[in-house]
Amino acid sequence: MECIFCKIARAEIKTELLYEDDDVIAFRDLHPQAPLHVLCIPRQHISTLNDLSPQQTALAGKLLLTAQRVAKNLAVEESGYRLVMNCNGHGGQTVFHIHLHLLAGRQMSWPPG
Ligand code: DGP
Repeated sequence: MECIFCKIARAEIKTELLYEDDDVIAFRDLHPQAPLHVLCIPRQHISTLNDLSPQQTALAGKLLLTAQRVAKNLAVEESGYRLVMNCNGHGGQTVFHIHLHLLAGRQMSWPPG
C-alpha cells in the first residue's frame, strides 16, 4: 500500500518513534504547527474517522491514551495541549490514514482557523 503513514508504521520510512506498541505509534509531524507537534496513529490502515467502526472502540481509546502518554513524557501535560483529528476536505485532512495531532508548547487559539 502506498500510504505514507503505513510505510512509517512498517518502518519502511525511517522515523523516530516517540511511542510504539503493537497497535499504535507516535512520531513528530514533518511540518510542525506548534513547538511540539506529534501524530498518534494506528498501525492498521483506517482512511478517515468515518471509517472507524464500533469494533475499533478500544483502538480509538488507545489513540487518546497514547497522546496522553506522549504529553506526559514530554512534560506538557500541565501547560496543556490540543488534540485534533481532521476528517476529509473541510476538516483539512491531507493524509488519509487517521491520526491524532498533539499540539503543545504555545497558546492555542479558539475557534481554530
Ligand atoms: P492532516 O492535514 O490532518 O491530514 O495532517 C497530516 C500531517 O501529516 C501534516 O501535518 C504533515 C504530516 N506529514 C505528512 N507526511 C509526513 C511524513 O512523511 N512524515 C511525518 N512525520 N509527517 C508527515
